Amino acid sequence: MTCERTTVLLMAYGTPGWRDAILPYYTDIRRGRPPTPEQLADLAGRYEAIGGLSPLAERTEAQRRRLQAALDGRAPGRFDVVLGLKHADPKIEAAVGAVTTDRIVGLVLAPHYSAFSIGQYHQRAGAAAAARGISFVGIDSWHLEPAYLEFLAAEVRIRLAVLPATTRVLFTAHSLPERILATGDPYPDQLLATAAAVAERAGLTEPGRWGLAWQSAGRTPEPWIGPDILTVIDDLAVGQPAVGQPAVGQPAVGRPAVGQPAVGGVLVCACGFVADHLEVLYDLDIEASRRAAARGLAFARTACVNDDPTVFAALADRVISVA
Ligand code: FEC
Repeated sequence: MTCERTTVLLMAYGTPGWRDAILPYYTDIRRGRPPTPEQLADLAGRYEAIGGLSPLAERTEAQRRRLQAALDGRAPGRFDVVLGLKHADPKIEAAVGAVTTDRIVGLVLAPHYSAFSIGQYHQRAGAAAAARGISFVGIDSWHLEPAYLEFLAAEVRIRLAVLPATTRVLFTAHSLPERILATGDPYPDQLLATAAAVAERAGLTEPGRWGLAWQSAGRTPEPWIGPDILTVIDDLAVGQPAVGQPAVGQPAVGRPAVGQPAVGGVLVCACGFVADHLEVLYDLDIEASRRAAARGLAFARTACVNDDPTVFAALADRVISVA
């Protein structure tokens, strides 16, 4: 093993740091096209509803500190963990521009690979590193990392204990444009794999006890992967199966048995996200929870990983294994 120092580029989505930063942030997400005043007001209203701004910036920094500490404990002085963000400062390219080592390990704070998600982070980081003659290796996904699965399974068990016995568990991730399905993108299959592994660890053996749903679809005219969480909640309330179509050609999962009792509640496990932020605090805790209440269903959500020490110890081991 070499003792050469390595930079760990920890990448995350980013969030506006203050209210006036919402416009440039939204414009960046839209690849330089400014939002309409209505779109901007809608987004500002969602931030307002969760307290003004998102806690994502502080959560991401706490995750960076946790990873640094775990790496320092395993290999003192060998790793520098720096943040590179997709849509806010420090941007991925600026972070790579400040690197003083000749190699970078890239880790994205999202467990499931899609060319639209982790693929974009790695493409940007790899190109910036190549331009400076720095070697770059990215960790493509960590959706079956045992510590992450166990964290979620424990959360599922704890929350289910105080929900009606007929509660359905819905595993969710950020939706993406449907056109990724035609390219064989692994994202839906990886979500299904995470959900099945967590369900097994949590003992959800009863048919129909869990399913997949998608959330936070972008406000664009093209179709996004579904079913959306709100539609699934509506369907469950009228006795339809708690089932998302995991991927083209995949069998449906979690179909309820004939004669199964009516659904009394919904537990959302947002396994596609690893921190508290707008898509969790608004789309789930406000929007989905209101929809469930309006349909007479109990509602709860599992906690996000945030800076859980056990998960970050496992991620530190992953980093070391490729460094
Ligand atoms: O807390 C915060 O302030 C930030 C919350 C946030 C996270 C997040 C994660 C992901 N996104 C992904 C894909 C897309 C695609 C589009 C898109 C649009 C938005 C908008 C906001 C937003 N996203 Fe996001 N995303 C977060 C926030 N996202 C705000 C714009 C308004 C809206 O539609 O709600 C569509 C872009 C386009 O218009 O072309 C695609 C994916 C993730 C999960 C992986 C990751 O974290 O990178 C995938 C957190």
